[in-house]
Amino acid sequence: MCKFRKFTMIGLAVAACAILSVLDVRQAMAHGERTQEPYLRTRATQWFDVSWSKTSVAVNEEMVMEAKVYLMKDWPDAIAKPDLAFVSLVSPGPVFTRTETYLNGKPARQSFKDLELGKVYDYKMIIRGRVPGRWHVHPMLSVHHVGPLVGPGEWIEVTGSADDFVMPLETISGLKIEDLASFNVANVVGWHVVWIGIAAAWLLFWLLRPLLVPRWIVLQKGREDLLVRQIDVVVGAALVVGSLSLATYSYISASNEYPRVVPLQVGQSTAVRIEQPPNDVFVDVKRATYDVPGRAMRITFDATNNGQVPLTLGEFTTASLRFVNRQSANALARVDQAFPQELVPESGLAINDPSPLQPGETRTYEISAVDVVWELERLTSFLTDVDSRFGGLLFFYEDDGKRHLTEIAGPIIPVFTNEDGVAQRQTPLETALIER
Ligand SMILES: [Cu+2]
Repeated sequence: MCKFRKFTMIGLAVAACAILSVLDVRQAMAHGERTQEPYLRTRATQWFDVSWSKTSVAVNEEMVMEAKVYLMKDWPDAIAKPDLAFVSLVSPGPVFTRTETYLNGKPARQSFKDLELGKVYDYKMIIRGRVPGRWHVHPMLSVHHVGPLVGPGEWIEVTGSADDFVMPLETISGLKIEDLASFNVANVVGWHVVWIGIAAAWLLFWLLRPLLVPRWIVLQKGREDLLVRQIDVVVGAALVVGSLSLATYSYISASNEYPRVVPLQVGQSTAVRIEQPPNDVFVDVKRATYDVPGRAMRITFDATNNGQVPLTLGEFTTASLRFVNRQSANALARVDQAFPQELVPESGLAINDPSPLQPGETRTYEISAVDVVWELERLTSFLTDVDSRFGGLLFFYEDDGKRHLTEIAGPIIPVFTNEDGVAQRQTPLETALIER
């Protein structure tokens, strides 16, 4: 009976593996970025202008990933402020090696301190293909006490053979290293073997002698003099002198071979200020709802144009999703064809009055971002947060394409039915946009 059950279990496991092997499991091979709490993705950082210079690289070939990241002023209370942050990337393990990293044009080998909320930072990373495969790669800012804050991801194909990967380097003393990954490994292993050998011999020397109980009996009989023999003293002294001499010798020989050594750097950098994008728009949120059956975020806000030129609302972005006003040529021009299309919903952004906001004008905007992507990206669990708030960026455009960047944030309430108690779907305007 028991044997039968075991075979049944094995049969089920084999069947499950067979089914999984024929299913398309690409989505599952991303990084679980969708499992990250929505408030981290919608309210901490907003990534935009993200680009990957290539989507296919050979092993050892370089590519560039660039992005801009805005730190929200409405930073969630539940997480630490970005007092210390590290610029990095997300990939499934070390399938790339990074060669250069910059934050605001400054080398970002170390962590940065005192990042300011409400500011845009320039991100740039040069990476080299290392392990062949198809990998989802994101820009990332790692914030102390918060964790990774991830930008949009793109599938990058690494081609070639992992055996061909090399990491050449020239040290400041002029030493040319062919491959850092294998440099002096024999030396490291050799020294470990020597020290482990000495420790094992010392242990064995004592273990081969009568152990605990016989020694305890000897102690009870008052014959401590039998416990330590002449040879023990000699071997012990030899070990002390030998270890110290070996340590001194290894230190002196290493210093002679590598006279200039730079210790691992732990200092922190400060990001240089870069020119911030203009913002002539003042935004005051009146009401925001998330229509659960209709999968629509609707925001009502007053916007005032404090500038000198008319401005057109072109895009609402949050959690790397881009809801673009498809009537604005300037906004569409900013959507690179190479950008992951699953993050740019076809339905775009519905706006009650998309005409330009004139200088000095204050208008009540009603915008809706309607798409199943809210569910796909698992962004609706913000409805169960203890502080149900939304956040994002609005891009307004001047006629010549100059972009104004405005943060928008506020409380949001879930809506399950319309005022008549009927499950609300799209408004006529939204339906028209989706069907277009
Ligand atoms: Cu991913």
